[in-house]
Amino acid sequence: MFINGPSTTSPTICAFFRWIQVPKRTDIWYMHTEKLVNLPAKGRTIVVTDLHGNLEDFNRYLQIWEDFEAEGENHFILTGDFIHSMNGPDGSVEILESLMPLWEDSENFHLLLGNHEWASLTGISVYKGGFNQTLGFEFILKEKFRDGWMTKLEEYAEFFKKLSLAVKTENKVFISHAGPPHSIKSMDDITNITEAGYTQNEKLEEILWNRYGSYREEDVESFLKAVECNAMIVGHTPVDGVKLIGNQLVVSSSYSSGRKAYIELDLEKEIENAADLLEMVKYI
Ligand SMILES: [Mn+2]
Repeated sequence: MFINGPSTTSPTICAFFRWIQVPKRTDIWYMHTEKLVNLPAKGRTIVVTDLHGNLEDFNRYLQIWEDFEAEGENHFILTGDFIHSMNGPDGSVEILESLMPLWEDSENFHLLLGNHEWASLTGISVYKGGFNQTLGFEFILKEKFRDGWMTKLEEYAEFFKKLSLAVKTENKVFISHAGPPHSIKSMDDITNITEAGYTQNEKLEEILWNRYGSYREEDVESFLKAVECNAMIVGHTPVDGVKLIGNQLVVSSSYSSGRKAYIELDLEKEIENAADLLEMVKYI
């Protein structure tokens, strides 16, 4: 009765009720801690992989998302490793400062944890060409935030802990930073993946770190069977745009060995295998 209210309800009260009815991630019911995102068979989703601090590419993908978002029930997925530059200027902080409000404000904007965000939140060192990127990131924070750098690092760590680990679409596509993880045997293993903590957690490390060579095409098949999917999309390993490994499509959106690709995945179309995804590949 109160919500419908008399016609004399003040604009402030009306605005308040509009505000509480808008689903936002910050609402308690949404559960910040969910580790698996299930996408319904509606609309399309953009899938973008490893940005590694490349602000210019990030802005291009944001523009693509803004144009795409207007079409209704569409989604945007960033599969992790948005921080830690591999070459060129490091826009990690600028990217994070832009991603956090975008993620808070839209339930169609999905961010997955990558091994580089994991390294930052656990304080475990990751190296590129002998350079300690975990410490390098902290050095950037010290430069930018001075005495406030540790507070900022904690804020980022808390944000990283809220991120999901995988997306499963109703048309049977599994999306994660890396993998397949050998030790994951069911969807429940994904849902509960961080319950064992962020360190010394085999399942988590495998989904964040496994790259071709540490698994074979047969492993992709048995994993897809366990999670009841027909194809998987990962980033993590730099390739020339995209590369098919059996029913896995490896995508490089920014840090790549050649072209920069992303996927415009039709969530309503039947996907029988990873080759069906090739027609949905786009390049910037
Ligand atoms: Mn990675």
